[in-house]
Amino acid sequence: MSDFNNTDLQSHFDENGYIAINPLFSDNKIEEIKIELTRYIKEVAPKVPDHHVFYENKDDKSTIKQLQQMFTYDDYFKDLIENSSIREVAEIVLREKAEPQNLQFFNKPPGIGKPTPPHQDGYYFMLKKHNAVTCWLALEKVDEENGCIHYVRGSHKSEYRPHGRSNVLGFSQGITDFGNDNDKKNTVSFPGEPGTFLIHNAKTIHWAEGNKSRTRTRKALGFIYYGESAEINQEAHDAYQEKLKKEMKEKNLI
Ligand SMILES: O=C(O)CCC(=O)C(=O)O
Repeated sequence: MSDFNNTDLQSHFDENGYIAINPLFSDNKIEEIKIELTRYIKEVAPKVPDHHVFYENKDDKSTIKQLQQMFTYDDYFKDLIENSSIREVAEIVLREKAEPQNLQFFNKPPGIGKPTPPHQDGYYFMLKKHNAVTCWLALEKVDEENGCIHYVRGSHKSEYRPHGRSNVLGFSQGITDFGNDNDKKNTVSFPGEPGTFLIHNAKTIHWAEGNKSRTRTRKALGFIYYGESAEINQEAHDAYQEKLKKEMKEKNLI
């Protein structure tokens, strides 16, 4: 490829902790992804382990809220995370090879889709360095009503904020002291059309409202990449994942 101006992308990313490309993908590509997603939900998700398929209401299969690790279960999504311009942008801002870690579906079903608590992804990643990014692709129109993403500009330049259990399935931790003057002053919201693409630093604070619409969903895909030089604290990471799985089962959430 590419049409990207790498220097501009890097300086914007380094300064703000995120970039928005509006849109990264054409309407046709988004339609194709949505068709593949529908196929995945119908044919693949029923065979995926419980801890990788979350519902707002476990007894109502129409309330799917998150699908985890989609690229490990399906070739279409494997190709999307490995061979698309999404990875290209990740490598530009990371300035090294980007290794795919997760491909997630994030939905907020109408009326019941819960808020995404303010958090920093790196807090869960347990990396020794923080060279990791999350990309986010809107599959439909997103705005304040159905729960668009908000970033706190420049928040990647500070240390991690304290996190505590959030009680929101799929987002186990939220920042406990969120909402100070700096957070408010630097919050930027990202409404957009289908195909809107966001990428953020692992330390950038982000959050979203719940879905207040009675009729519209809020569908998006998330792509996590670590820089190839990232060192994972694997033991701590695996222990945390096991603990979460156990808790979700105990609470009958999955
Ligand atoms: O889609 C959302 O509401 C949250 C996404 C998110 O937190 C992420 O991609 O890291």
